[in-house]
Amino acid sequence: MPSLKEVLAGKIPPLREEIREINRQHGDFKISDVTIAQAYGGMRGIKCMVTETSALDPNEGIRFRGHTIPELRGTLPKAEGGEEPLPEGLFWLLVTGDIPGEDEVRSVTADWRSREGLPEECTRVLDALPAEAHPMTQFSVGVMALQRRSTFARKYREGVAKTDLWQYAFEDANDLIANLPLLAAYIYRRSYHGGSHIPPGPKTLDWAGNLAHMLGFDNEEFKELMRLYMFLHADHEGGNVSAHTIHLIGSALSDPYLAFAAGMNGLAGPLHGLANQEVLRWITTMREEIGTEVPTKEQITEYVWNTLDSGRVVPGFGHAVLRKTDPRYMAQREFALKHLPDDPLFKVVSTLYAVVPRILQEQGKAKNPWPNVDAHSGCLLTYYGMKEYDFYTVLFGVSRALGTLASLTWDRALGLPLERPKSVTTEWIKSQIASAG
Ligand code: CMX
Repeated sequence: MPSLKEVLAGKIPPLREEIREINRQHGDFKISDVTIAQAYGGMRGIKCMVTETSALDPNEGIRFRGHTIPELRGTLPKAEGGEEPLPEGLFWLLVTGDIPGEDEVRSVTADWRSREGLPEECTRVLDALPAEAHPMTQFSVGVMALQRRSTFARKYREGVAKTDLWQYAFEDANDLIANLPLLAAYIYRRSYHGGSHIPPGPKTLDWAGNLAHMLGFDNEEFKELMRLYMFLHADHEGGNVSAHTIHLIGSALSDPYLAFAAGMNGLAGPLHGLANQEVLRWITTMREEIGTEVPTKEQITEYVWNTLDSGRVVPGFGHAVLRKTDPRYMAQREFALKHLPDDPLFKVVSTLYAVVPRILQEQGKAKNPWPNVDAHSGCLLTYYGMKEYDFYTVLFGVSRALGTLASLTWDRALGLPLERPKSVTTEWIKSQIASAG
């Protein structure tokens, strides 16, 4: 059976050739116009970069290499006795565009599990930080402390040909992905369990199952949740802050460790991945202020209006691209309906789903009133006993490595150049308006 790297190697030359031809024949073909509102407005909707691994349709949601979340939950291989897709299978799909078989998925598990091992310099750097340092700060620092391992950086220094750089990006991607669960678990156990660390499980245990094990949650349902969680958060096309940052930093031929750490600093923003912790913080405060575990629709409605009237956002709702309920939210809701239908926190999350969209519509500001992925994840983690919500974004980050590092490998395989858009000044914009009459 060919390895993932061999399959990938076979896919690169034809796509390189195809893109060369597209550029040669249609390089001047326009795919986007840019308005002044877009230049000031966070570049929304400008089609100006290429990401092969996934595409986000505003009204449908994410497709990973053309496949929807419900499709892949059916077709991707599962752990023995499990029902959720193994993230290893999604990685194979993102890298190659092909749905893998059981053997291929097991080969990725075996490869990643064989690469495990945090060097002492990494754990020493982490131990030098206060245990109260935000877990995302620790995560980013931890990735940077692994950077000395980068094969990409070493090969670049040795003068390897640009066309071969993808091989070392891929090597780093796999090394990093293999070790992120160890890093995440190390941070979790030192921050919240007094540094009582749990060694990796048996080598036959899958990547996400092993993450659950090292975090200290050894029950089968939590392992299934980790598989689902790692599958859902992996990729959301190229324009979101974390993916775009990783792509941008990589375009300077910074190695995958440098690029990924930078992307994680973007994921740590409250409008992006940190929203999952913000949702739990906001719900917890709401429950405390109202004085009940399961507030009524009326109480929640009033609380949401208070949040909006005080100039804050309702975390977990809205999206820069999506214009419907996030399918990643729906997948988590299905998981909750199956495993924790009577959980009080799930009831609150469900009531929020029933009331917040109407309120946001009535307020008339948010372009998308529907819940996103972050509105649901904390509720599931809390149910199984992971109540330290500051940690949640780290799990998002571990998952996001799958899509962004698959993409980064392709960036180097396709030889995508240094990214350098043109910025303009307001003076220049005014002069353009004036000269248009
Ligand atoms: N609550 C209150 N107001 C909201 C809102 C929300 N959930 N979502 C959007 N708005 C507001 C915006 O703040 C903006 O207000 P101003 O005009 O005063 O600046 C207005 O509605 C228009 O914003 P938009 O075009 O609909 O949304 P953006 O593309 O600018 O931002 C997002 C998208 C996700 C940052 C925004 O919806 C938001 O802040 N949501 C809450 C935070 C959140 O859940 N983020 C997680 C997103 C998923 C992820 O990346 O992990």
